[in-house]
Parts: sequence; structure tokens; C-alpha cells
Amino acid sequence: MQLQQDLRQAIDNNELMLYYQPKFKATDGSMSGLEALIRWQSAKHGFITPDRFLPLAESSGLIVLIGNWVINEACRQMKVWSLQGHRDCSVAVNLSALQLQHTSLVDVVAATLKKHELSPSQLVLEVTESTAMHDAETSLKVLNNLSALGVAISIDDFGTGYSSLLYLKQLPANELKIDRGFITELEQGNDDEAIVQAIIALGKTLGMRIVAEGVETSEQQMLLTRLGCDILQGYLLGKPTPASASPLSNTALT
Ligand code: G
Ligand code: G
Ligand code: MN
Ligand code: NA
Repeated sequence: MQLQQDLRQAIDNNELMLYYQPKFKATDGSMSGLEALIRWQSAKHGFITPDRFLPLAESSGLIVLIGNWVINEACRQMKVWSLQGHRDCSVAVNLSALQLQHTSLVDVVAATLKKHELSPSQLVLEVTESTAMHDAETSLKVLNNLSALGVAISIDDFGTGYSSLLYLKQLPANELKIDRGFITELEQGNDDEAIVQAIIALGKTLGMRIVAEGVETSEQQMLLTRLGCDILQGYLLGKPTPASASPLSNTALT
């Protein structure tokens, strides 16, 4: 398929880039980190959204190469921000199921941190429940080894996948991201508030930091803060932008 062929060339042609969306501490509003989100600016096809090319990358296996590129680029950029004084911030990278099937991912992450002289605490790896459930035995081994490096593991889109609490308990996760599906209508007085409350209680019981994603209104922001969410992310607080337009690039601390 042509699009897949072109995607294969996209890395070499410098057509892939990362956007970054900021995440903020709920209590004091300070920035805690950013999530890296891949974009493909194709000379031939124009701007292609990840929803269109990531499935192709996954089915062709290209996601492993692309994923390694993402890890390197996110770490490179985080080092730039770190040198500008933002040492307490972390960058989060999304992982696909196939990446967790390769035990070499652990070496890639370790080598990349070393190459950029980045502290493991400055990298977060986001996996979904379903991603981690895919060949659960290998995934769990890889996640445990990644966790042992000192990088944080985050469970993305929580509440949408299918996973047993028994499996969740085994995951070496530091962070739980409540899926935006529970946030969108949060202030409208439905069951979502009770569900969010239950997720927060569960996550905290398991010792995890709680992130709410998809925060779009100040009512949601206030409610989530009151319910005990640690970190907030969403269009209200900051949209994904190129690194140069990120709040970090505009507030050097040194
Ligand atoms: O950025 P948003 O626009 O559209 O992202 C769409 C989807 O693509 C989300 O589910 C997000 O997690 C995923 N995604 C974005 N960047 C990456 C990436 O670098 N790797 C993987 N595996 N998924 C990504
Ligand atoms: O699956 P994951 O959570 O990694 O995907 C993040 C996706 O959510 C990206 O596509 C990003 O652009 C999008 N996103 C981030 N904040 C918001 C928001 O406040 N509202 C909506 N609708 N999408 C958001
Ligand atoms: Mn994510
Ligand atoms: Na998500």
C-alpha cells in the first residue's frame, strides 16, 4: 500500500514530528510535564493524523522503528528543556502493544536516556490496559524491566480497556490517567462523578498518581481538583503544540 510505503520513508525524510501537550499539578497549577504526540507532515499527502497512520504503522510492524524515533526525539527535546532549567518536568511517550512485545525496548530506553544524559525520572511511558494485556506475560516482563530503570509507567485511557483488577495490581504503574470519556460530561450531574471518584480511590489505593485527561471546562477543573486528582491535562489548560510553542520554551528558568 502506498501510504505505508511513504510512512516507511517518513523518518528519513524528516516528516515525523512531535507535538507536546502540557500537564499541570491540580493544586498549585505548576507544570509537571508534557505528553509527546506524534504528527506526520507528509510532503506528498499533507498533514496526516495519527488515527490514520498509527494503525498502518502497527499492522506493518513499522511502529517499532517509529516508536524508537519518538523515544529518542522526546528525550532529546526534554534534555533541551532540562538544560533551560525545567529539571522537574517529565516527558510522556505513548507506547503501542507491539513495542512491549520486544524485550529490546528496555535496552533502547536505557541507551536513549544515557545518550541524552537524561534522568529516568524525566521519562514517563504511557500504556493502555489493552496494550499491556496483549501477550500479558511478555508485556509485564518488559514493563517491570522498564520500571526498574526508574522511568514512570502510566496507564492511559483508564476505564476503556478490559483488564482485571488482578492484572492491574501486578502492573508496575506509577500513574493512572482517567479516560476523557468520564470527564466530558462530568459536571452534568450523572454517574460520571461517582465513577471518577471510584477510579481515584482505586488508583490511590494502589499508590498511583492520578491524572485526568480531556479537561475542557473550569467546572471540570474545579471538580477534579476537589475529588483529589493530582494532575490535569486538556484543551482548557493547554493544547498539543510543536516544542517551540510549548509553555516550557517560553519560560526559561536556567
Ligand atoms: O494526538 P492525538 O491527536 O490525536 O493522538 C491520537 C492517538 O494517537 C492517541 O491515542 C495517542 O495516544 C496516540 N499517539 C500519539 N502519539 C503517539 C506515539 O508516539 N506512539 C503511539 N503508540 N501512539 C501515539
Ligand atoms: O490516547 P491518548 O490519551 O494518548 O490521546 C491523547 C489524545 O487526546 C490526543 O489526540 C490529544 O490531542 C487529545 N486531547 C488532549 N486534550 C484533549 C481535550 O481536552 N479534549 C479532547 N477532545 N481531546 C484532547
Ligand atoms: Mn496518552
Ligand atoms: Na488517553
